[in-house]
Amino acid sequence: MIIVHHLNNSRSQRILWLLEELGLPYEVKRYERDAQTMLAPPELRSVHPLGKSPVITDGGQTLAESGAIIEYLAGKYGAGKLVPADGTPERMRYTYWMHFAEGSMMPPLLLKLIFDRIETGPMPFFAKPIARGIAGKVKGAMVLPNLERLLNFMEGELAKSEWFAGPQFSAADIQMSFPLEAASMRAGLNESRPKLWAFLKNIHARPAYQRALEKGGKYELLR
Ligand SMILES: N[C@@H](CCC(=O)N[C@@H](CS)C(=O)NCC(=O)O)C(=O)O
Repeated sequence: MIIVHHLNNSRSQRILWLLEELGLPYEVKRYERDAQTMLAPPELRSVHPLGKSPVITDGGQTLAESGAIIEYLAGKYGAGKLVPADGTPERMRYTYWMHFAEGSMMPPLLLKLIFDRIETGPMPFFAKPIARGIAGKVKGAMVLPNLERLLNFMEGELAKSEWFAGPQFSAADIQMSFPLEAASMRAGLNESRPKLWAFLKNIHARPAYQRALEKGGKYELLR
């Protein structure tokens, strides 16, 4: 039996969605973030040393890292579903977006989250102007322009085809959902980028996405 170690409001929502799209049986073991720190509870470290989510167990195997989990599940159980055929241009795009999500898109989104918190979080009054000044500078010089470029790039790519890998929905779209949902919460992704906005609307309307929400519980990404 596949067990998904699922942290609330997290990337593991993608794994539940993939399993629903593939129609596979699985079990969800839920973990709750610490309300103050938002970190995962220590029990997750007994499943995998890094203690992050998602992580799955399947028989004797334990696997972490969303992209690796998606490739493993689709490859082992998908019977060709949600993965473009080997050697096609779609497969190349599939691989690109599968890596892009965590490799290129999540780091600036995480930096934005951290620097926003530095700007607004509590600290001694004498440290505030310095901390805010540094946070504002890093965001203005690096984080925001980078996010703008990434969003424009993705908008342009979705003008070429409805889905990231091509005309067919694929597991790369599942992997891309989390950074785009996070971008809509904290990086100004909205209707002004109609292709990306339509992508979000379309994935949220999928019955498998909705079933995964029921399995995973509350899903509200951090601002
Ligand atoms: N690149 C990893 C990132 C894993 C990750 O950072 N997961 C977050 C949830 S979205 C987490 O477990 N955060 C809680 C913590 O770091 O304690 C992946 O895609 O699986």
